[in-house]
Amino acid sequence: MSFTHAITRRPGKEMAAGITTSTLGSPDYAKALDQFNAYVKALNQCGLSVTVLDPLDGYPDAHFVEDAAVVTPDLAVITNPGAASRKGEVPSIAAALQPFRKIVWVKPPGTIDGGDVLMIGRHFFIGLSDRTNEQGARQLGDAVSGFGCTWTPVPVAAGLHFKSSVNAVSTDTLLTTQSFVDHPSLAGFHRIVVSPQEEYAGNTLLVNSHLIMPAGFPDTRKKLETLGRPIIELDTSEFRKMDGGLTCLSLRF
Ligand code: CIR
Repeated sequence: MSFTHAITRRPGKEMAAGITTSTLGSPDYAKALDQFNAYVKALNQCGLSVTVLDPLDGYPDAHFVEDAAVVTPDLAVITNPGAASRKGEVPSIAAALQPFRKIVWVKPPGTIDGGDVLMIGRHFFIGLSDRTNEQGARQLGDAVSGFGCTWTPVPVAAGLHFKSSVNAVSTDTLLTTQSFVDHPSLAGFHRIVVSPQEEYAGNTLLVNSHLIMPAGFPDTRKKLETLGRPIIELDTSEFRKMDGGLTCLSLRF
């Protein structure tokens, strides 16, 4: 899918109050803003026009906009995020997507986070995780099936979301951590496997012809270079402290 737009949200001062399992310490707000600005610039460099929403008061994880919606060429599915503290993020994302797509809502008891959803061609992998349940996955699957897409549920036993571990790096190649490499659903795709000490780099973002990867993962970089795509490395240290990475900072469509 070729992208022309992205929606992002500037992190708010309260970002350190978001959910995290990381032991890397509290994020430095000024540094996070610099990293966010570099991210927006990288999306521009990939040819996208980027909407930057203002921070959402009371929602310290709201800059991880990817979790609030799944945008396909045909529609925008507004999620019901799995974490209670994030459910109120969705109305403002729906409003931002309204001009671009027909809006569909995931309803409780279904829950789903966009970080669990990987679209590759016309196929969706939907991770079943602590945030995404079977009802949520089915609601999304039904919505996209109506437009001729297919989907597969994939249990997520490691990492926060499916895309914490598996991402598309070309139309037929997945970048994956070792825990997913032998998963039968992924057979049929070429796979590049990140080494155990570089697992965080599994969250690499394909935007049109470019790959945007987190800085500081030389082994993964070398593997990705074999694809012949331009690579942009970005420092994501402050978002990593809050269990976030490159894919979660934008909705691309
Ligand atoms: C959370 O736990 O919801 C946030 N602190 C991190 C969300 C990261 N989202 C993503 O990878 N799609």
